[in-house]
Amino acid sequence: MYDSKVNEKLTAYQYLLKDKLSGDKNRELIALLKDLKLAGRQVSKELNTGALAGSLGDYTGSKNSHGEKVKKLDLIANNLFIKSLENGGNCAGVVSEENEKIVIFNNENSKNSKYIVLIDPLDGSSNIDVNVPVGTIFSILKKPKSSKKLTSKDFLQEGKKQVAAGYIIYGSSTIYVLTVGKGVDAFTLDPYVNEFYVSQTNIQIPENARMYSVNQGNFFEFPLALQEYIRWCEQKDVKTGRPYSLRYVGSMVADLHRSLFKGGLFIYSQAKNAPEGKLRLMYECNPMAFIVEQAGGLASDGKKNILSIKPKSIHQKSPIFIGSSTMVKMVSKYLKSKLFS
Ligand code: AHM
Ligand code: MG
Repeated sequence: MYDSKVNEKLTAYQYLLKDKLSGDKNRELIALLKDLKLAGRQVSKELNTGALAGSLGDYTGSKNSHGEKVKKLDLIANNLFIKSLENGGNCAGVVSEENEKIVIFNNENSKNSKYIVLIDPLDGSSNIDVNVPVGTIFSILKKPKSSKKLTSKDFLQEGKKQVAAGYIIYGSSTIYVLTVGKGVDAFTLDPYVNEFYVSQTNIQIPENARMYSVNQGNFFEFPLALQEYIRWCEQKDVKTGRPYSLRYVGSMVADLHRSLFKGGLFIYSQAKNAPEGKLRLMYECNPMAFIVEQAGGLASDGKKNILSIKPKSIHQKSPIFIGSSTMVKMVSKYLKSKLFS
């Protein structure tokens, strides 16, 4: 006897094909998402065997596009994603945090592809060697039709043009969170069969919450308005449930994954010592903003919506205030207030 409800467990691929990306026109996008998933599985394995495989520690060869130290695992992840994307032939080129210039693929399939990818292959560098969750963040855009030979200008599109965005969190389990502009879904890696299965569908971020996430060590570097907002979070107020709880992992994927499910506000602000903040617009802020908005939350740079920023360069930075809508609105109110300018 066959009962379709028994052991019903869809893989990411089956779910997308059935519910989110049905039809022939989506085949290339599904294949591209599969290329990313494939590399994500390999990165997950590298992280799980870290010290045993000799892959922890700094890579002594070079610095990344921001002049920052590179971890061995940063480089391993970058190579795995770029190779997988090249071999898959489902995207024309890549912007990666680890490469100063764009990477253009020259094989026939890639050249004819509709898509381009922007990626932070392994985010959370300071947590890589110490078994704290890190993650991959990616954004998928359409290659402009006018583009004959891919250039960095082709990548300079506003976040609202994203076709898909996702992150893979390598934590106590490996979870692939994805939006293709039709809500947000999560797929958990079953390590025994090495496959991602649907675990949460149509995720909604709570509208309000009592958790904020910020590197409070930078407090006195922050704009006065943000200092005031943080003080407001710390004050006791029964009606609004304050004081709020401070939660800061220092991996954007981990802090935002928690916020997505439990609600909260994640802050990476401009500061006296970092006028544009630290996080990169194109492959950190934009994809996270797309995911959070698709889950019902908001993302702002303090003045405007992250997804409407017109990028000027592929590695540009942006301040970000992202999470539960009520909390983003409140911090924005402080930031826009003339009282603290
Ligand atoms: P990275 O791309 O070099 O890993 O930096 C990004 C990470 C984010 O995941 C995290 O939110 C932030 O850096 C933490 O920075 P800080 O240590 O300044 O708080
Ligand atoms: Mg990063």
